[in-house]
Amino acid sequence: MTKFSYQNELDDFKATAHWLALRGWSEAAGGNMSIRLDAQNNFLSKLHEDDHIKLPVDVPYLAGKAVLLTGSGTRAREIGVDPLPHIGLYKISDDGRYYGWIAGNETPSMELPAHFAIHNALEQHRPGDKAILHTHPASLIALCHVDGFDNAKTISDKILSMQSEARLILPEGIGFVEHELPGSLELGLKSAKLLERHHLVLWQCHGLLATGDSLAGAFDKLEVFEKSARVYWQLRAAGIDPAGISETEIKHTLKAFGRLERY
Ligand code: 2HA
Ligand code: ZN
Repeated sequence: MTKFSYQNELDDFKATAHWLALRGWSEAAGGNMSIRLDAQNNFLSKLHEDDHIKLPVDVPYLAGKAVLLTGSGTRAREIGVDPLPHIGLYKISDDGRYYGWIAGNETPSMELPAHFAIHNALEQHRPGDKAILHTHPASLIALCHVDGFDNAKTISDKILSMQSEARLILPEGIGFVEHELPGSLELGLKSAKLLERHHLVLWQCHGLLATGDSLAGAFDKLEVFEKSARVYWQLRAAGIDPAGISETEIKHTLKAFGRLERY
């Protein structure tokens, strides 16, 4: 295994995986993470023609860039102890049509198509978000089994009205993708479209995808949404179907913080 030294990124993988495992949000080998690198140095230009793998869709905004991605079958509870063996470095060709393995773990997560499609959209629309975090939190997956919770508006309005700062942190609400095959390009492309505007996308009956300036930043948003869902479930367990904070109050809060136009 050729080693690489992106210490800040490795620390981000390690700390985030540790917390994912601790919270029980990435069971077994569930979930995956990636960070997009801007650095274009000689080491990264070592992509040989023979090693080219055709991408299912072109990713022009990733041309010449590199991505650190967790490997297939890797466990959060192990990445959280020693990230290096579990993370691969991939380079995208200068025409944005191929990718190749450069160093580290050689078998990428099955969600590679989604990660690459989403990084491509982020680079175009929200370049500050460099990290993608996918995980399986029970209280969020459970929402998908509630009657009527089959669209972004209903879930956003209901869940983000459980706590007064949730909508403030996620004024746009969340995106929602109806059930798709895990690892499929369709899942990636639909998510990429929604993430042009949102920071979170709920994959129906599967899990959550979050983006951030770092994995820790993506984890923040995941935590906020998950906390609100837990408040919802605690109330439901007590026999209460909460109305939530009124839309008037939500708008008042967003206006006070200058975020109403993002609602
Ligand atoms: O097991 O979470 O979505 C990895 C996954 C695929
Ligand atoms: Zn998953």
